[in-house]
Amino acid sequence: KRNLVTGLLACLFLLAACSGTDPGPDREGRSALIIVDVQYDFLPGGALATSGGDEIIGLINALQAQFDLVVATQDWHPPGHGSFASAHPGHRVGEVIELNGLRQVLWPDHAVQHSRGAQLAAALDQQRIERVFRKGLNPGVDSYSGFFDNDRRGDTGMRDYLISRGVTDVVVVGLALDYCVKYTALDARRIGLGATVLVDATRAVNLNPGDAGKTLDELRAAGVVVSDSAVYLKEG
Ligand code: VGL
Ligand code: ZN
Repeated sequence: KRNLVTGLLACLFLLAACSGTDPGPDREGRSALIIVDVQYDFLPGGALATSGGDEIIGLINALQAQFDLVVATQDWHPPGHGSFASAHPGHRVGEVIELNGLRQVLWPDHAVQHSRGAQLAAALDQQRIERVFRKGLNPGVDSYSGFFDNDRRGDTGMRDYLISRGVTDVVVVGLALDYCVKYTALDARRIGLGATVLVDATRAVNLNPGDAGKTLDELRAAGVVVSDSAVYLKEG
């Protein structure tokens, strides 16, 4: 009988001790910063430049210190990728075609594997980036989102990685707001993560005037928080 009581007490003690160290369900959640496609080809002078894309790099560097997990994406196309207008004789940049059953905007050749344009910009602080997820490797389908190809079949592994690291929320910055930032944030919501886009730490391609504004509406409609980097830079 005595042993039973001692045993029970020991169990209770262990339980108490464990609950003291176990963080348990983290109500606050854990946020990761996703830096999208800060590559030379999306900066002024690049093949698919965003206006002012270089202006956001300092802000992104400052933001990194506010997150304990930072990851990045990198557009990484094989030569002759199906999203390149040059792969479709008779078609021009900006035209929309059907590529293997999906609506596809045709782009200039960009982010070609191992080219300088595909490199992450040297001005981007890369020390705290724990992993870089490459996308757009399949020549037959584009990949705007850092999670999945546009046909939602290819998976970069970013979802499993973030979930295995206990991430519940992502904050998305980088290039370009109206394509890869947008679809990365939308996919984050689809897989059940909280998602915020810090608009001042992005720039848009704006293929058609008004694309950036339309993007913000679509993001909000999907439950993405559209915010500003100042909210994160105020200590914390
Ligand atoms: C992107 C168009 C084509 C982007 C990449 O990074 O937003 N846009 N490839
Ligand atoms: Zn691309």
